[in-house]
Amino acid sequence: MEKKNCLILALDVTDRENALRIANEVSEYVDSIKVGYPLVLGEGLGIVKELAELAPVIADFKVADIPNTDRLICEQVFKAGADAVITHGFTGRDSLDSCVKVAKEYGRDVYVVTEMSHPGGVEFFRPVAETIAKMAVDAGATGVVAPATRPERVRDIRKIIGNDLHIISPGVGAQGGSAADVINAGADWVIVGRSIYNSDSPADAAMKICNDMKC
Ligand code: NUP
Repeated sequence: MEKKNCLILALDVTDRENALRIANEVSEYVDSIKVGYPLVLGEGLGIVKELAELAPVIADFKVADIPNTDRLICEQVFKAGADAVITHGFTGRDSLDSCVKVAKEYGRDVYVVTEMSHPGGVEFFRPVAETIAKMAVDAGATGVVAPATRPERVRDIRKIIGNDLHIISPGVGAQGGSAADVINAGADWVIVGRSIYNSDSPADAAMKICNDMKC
C-alpha cells in the first residue's frame, strides 16, 4: 500500500449503496479501504472488487484457523480482489506461515493482530502481543495491527518489529484514540471507521483527520 495520507477507512456499513457512496466521497483522503464481516456478510464478497476500483482493499477477516483452512480463506480473499488480509497470530506460526505463503503467491500483503484496541483487548493479548509481533517479523508478514487506544503499546511493538514492518492502527475517534498521538508513537497508518462513516460529511471528517496527523 502506498503511503500518501496515512489513513485507512474502516467501512463497516452493511449495505452496498452506502458503502459505495462513502467510499467515493473519501477516496481522495484514504490510502486503503478496510472491509470486514459486517459489509461482506451484508453484501457478499463481490463488494471487494467494486471497492478495489476506488482504493486498495484490506480484508479484515482476522483469519484464525488451521493452516489448510487459512490457505483456503486467503485464496478466496485475494481472488476476490483484496490487496491485503488481516490475520490473527495466536493460532501459531504454521497458521500464519500458510497465510503469508498464499499472500506471496498472489503478491499481496498480510497484517497480523498483536493486541486489540478495545478494553478487553488487554485481557488475553497483553501477555502475548510482543511474541506475536516477533512472529510476524519471522514469518515475513507485511505488518501488524496495534492499538491506537494505547500509543505506548504501539511504541513497544515498534521496538520489536523495527522499521521493515508496517503498523496499521485502529481505535481512533469512536474508541477514544488520537490519530496524531499514534502516528507520533510509530504507527504508519490509522484505521478509522465510525468517526468517518457516521459523519454528516465523511469527506470533511477524513480531511480533518489527515490534517491533524500531518503525515
Ligand atoms: O484491535 C482492533 N481494533 C479494531 O477496532 C482490530 C481491528 N481490526 N479493529 C477494527 O478497526 C474494527 O473491527 C473496526 O472495523 C475498525 C475500527 O472502527 P472504529 O472504531 O473506528 O469505528
